[in-house]
Amino acid sequence: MIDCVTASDIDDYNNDGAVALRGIVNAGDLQRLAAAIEDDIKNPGPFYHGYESDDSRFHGNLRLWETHDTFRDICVNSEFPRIARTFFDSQKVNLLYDQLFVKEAAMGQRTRWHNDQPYWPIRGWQVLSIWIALDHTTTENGRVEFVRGSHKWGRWFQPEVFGKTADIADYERNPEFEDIPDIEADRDKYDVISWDLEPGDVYVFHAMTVHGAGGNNSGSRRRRGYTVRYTGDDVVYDLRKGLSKPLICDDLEPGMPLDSERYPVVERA
Ligand SMILES: O=C(O)CCC(=O)C(=O)O
Repeated sequence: MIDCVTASDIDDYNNDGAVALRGIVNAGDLQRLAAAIEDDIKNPGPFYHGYESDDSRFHGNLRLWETHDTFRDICVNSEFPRIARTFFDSQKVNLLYDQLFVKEAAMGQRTRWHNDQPYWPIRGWQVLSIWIALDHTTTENGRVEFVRGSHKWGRWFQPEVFGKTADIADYERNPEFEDIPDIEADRDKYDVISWDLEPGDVYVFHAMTVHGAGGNNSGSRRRRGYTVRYTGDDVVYDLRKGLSKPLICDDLEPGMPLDSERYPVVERA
């Protein structure tokens, strides 16, 4: 067990599919992360995908840790791998990848409802994301929302683009996946949970949990979210239709453990 995760956090994560942890990232790391995010906005890494035509007011990028020392340090050397292992109760933790979601003030585009694992070339249950708030994050500026318990539905939803993006983000139709219902139009039917966050607080959520986020309707406050994804013992590489192309790794075959340069082991019991 690690100090910042309680038994009740683990119960909430297992039952609900998402939990908020407070004060996880210290002020120094937050400052370094904020600077790294500005670096990526000014000079985006290769997997940049602005979600609003050519405009970067919804700046998305992934696999940042591979080209930027600060992102690498946070993914590999922070408390995050130990936090992931605590939730998994696993022998090892692999880093899957990291991702950036910056919504500038008055950038009203929602992040569509989805679950993550259909986008990823893996199978297994021990898969989680840690979403770090860089700003005071509320409904007004687009906090992330989760459908309670949806990680246990066993439903794989067809990946779709979040908005207008570059070519890296087109997703082949997978006939085994279903279209996600219109949760936003029918919110009352779902048990939607979320929490306001302060900078340095995080959401921890399962890769099958259905989630989305509002647009940023604040006239003055940004909403910078940085997510790191980890896997545990039971996860292996997999290939199927509908995957996010930048996550496919030619060095691995379906069924192999992820351990590789691309998906390194970052923590062991
Ligand atoms: O920050 C957002 O708008 C979406 C975050 C998300 O979908 C994720 O981290 O998986």
